[in-house]
Amino acid sequence: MKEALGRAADWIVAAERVVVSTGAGMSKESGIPTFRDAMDGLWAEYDPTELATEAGFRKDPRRVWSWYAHRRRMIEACRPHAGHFALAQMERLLPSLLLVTQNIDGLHAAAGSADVVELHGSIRRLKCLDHAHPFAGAPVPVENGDGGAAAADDTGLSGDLAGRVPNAPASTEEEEEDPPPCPVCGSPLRPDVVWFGEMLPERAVERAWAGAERCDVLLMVGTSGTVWPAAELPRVARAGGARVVEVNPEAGDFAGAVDLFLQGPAGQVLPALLDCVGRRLGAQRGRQGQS
Ligand code: BJW
Repeated sequence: MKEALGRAADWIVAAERVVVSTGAGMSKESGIPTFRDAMDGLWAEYDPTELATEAGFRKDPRRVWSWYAHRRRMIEACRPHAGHFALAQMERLLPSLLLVTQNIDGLHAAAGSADVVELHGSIRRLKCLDHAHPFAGAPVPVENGDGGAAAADDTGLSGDLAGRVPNAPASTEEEEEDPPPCPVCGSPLRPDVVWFGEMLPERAVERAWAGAERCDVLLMVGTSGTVWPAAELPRVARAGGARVVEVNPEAGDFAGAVDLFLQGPAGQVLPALLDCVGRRLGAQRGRQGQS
């Protein structure tokens, strides 16, 4: 493992551009179940691929809204872990690093990552079903991962951590709730996430694909590679000549598109990788200072 970490760190330090792409496994050690794990307890009898669709919401808005309210309450109680902080620190060490995530939980921003490309939206924002009118909830400060208070903006929307949503009391009670109506058009509010069969946000896709095409190293963290189009990123990066490094306790479904596998949980592997990268950059700067 030590040798593999060193090799990955060598590639990262030599790279002009690095892309990091994270999935549900990234947040597992913060206590957030993966999408499929989220179907436990009261929700075990439902098919996630039916709940996470527009058709599922139209058929039973109360059920889908309540599932998201349950997950949102759980996510609000979670904090970033050492792996999230390691990536935020890596962004500061490597200014060309682009962080792309399929996660909807906002934990990268909470850890201090300044620029996060969210491919599947955010559970912390709402929009209406029929016209995608954004819903500006009353802004409240939310504790960030350092125990401080992240500033809320004046809309409660643009900062992922700033919005407080309606019908999401802090209690853990599991009563079903109806989605509130959009104040503009009256259609039901829904989470601003990407459901199956929906297009991903155009700007996020453009940035992620341009990043993957041009990067020298793609670091894939905690994704199974089963959901498209995000699963395409390693092949896009490979086709552009990049090296692909995977961080995961179990190898994902990337059919030969991975150059180096760092086996283990994100919360352990990423801080160790950051340490190797930091040492190499320090040595490099020391040599430059001497010459
Ligand atoms: C650890 C760890 C630790 C554990 N440390 N790691 C082409 C081919 C086939 C299908 C399609 C295709 N194109 C489109 C589709 C259909 C569909 C799709 O992909 N279906 C698949 C099920 C086959 N895709 C879409 O519909 C997408 N839209 C689209 O393509 O639009 C164009 C279009 C429109 C109309 C028709 C046709 C095309 C949209 C996909 C949106 C996905 N949305 C979700 C829900 C978001 C909201 C919510 O959460 O409720 O996003 S689905 C869910 O899966 C969620 C996740 O972001 C996503 C990805 O999951 P991820 O991150 O890979 O997690 P897991 O759970 O699968 O894996 C966890 C991993 O972590 C594992 O590897 C563990 O080992 C690891 N792990 N502990 C590190 N400690």
